[in-house]
Amino acid sequence: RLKLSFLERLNFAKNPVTRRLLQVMCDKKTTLCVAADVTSTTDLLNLAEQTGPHICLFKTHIDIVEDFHPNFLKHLKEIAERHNFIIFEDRKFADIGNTVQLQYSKSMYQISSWANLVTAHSVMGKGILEGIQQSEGLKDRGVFLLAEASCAGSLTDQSYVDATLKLAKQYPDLITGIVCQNPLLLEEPGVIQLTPGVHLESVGDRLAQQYNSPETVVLEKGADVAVVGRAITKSADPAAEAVKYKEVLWAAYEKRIASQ
Ligand code: UP6
Repeated sequence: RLKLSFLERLNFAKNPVTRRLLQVMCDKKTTLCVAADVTSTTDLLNLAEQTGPHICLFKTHIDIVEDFHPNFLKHLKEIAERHNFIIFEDRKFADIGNTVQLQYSKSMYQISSWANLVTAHSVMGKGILEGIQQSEGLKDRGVFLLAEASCAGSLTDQSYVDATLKLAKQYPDLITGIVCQNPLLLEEPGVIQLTPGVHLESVGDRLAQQYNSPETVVLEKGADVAVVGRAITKSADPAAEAVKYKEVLWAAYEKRIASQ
């Protein structure tokens, strides 16, 4: 996986959203996913507009938004189309398949109707993936399965990671990638490694988050796409900060494929 360019890897991807993501990454020369952890629809739309040209994924936590209304999604989708990025709801599903199905496609959020990508925990096993796969909603959908967390004190151990990767391999049509902190699935060029916990200046926060630099996550930890939240959202100029991260991340990716 680490040796190949994103363009070369496109042919290995079985999931349609993965293929689209790899194409966006190549076209826009960006592996940046912004974690849009802001709590108003205005701030979300402003952030999407500002960072949109520089990102491949716009990652939301829709349940932190205080003034959510379905109309807002129309605006977000319009910005996503104009700037060519994919909307990704970091819901971290973790229940039995039937409940996940309801959480994914019902409620006021109706995630399955607007987010092409979601995250899920592997802890409950295959039911979660079946639940997502069999729900109503967008035809093209992909899942990032969580194998490891960025925060200190996480309970995932090697056997959990191994079992998560095994589960992911059983759903090649649905799985877009793995959320992790180490180079995993090295033999799977069609799977994307998504790595959160990325910051150029900070080593962590007061709630156990741990950060690595963009170079470290790409060159040492195997990240394809890097998730950057507060480093961008809390900056005075999110667009300029997004450009900075995009460029450092892309240079690290080019160095990685050149060095193999
Ligand atoms: N996230 C992590 N670590 C994980 C999984 N997900 O930080 O292991 C998510 C958080 C947040 C973002 O839910 O949205 O990535 C990181 O934000 P930050 O860059 O502001 O710390």
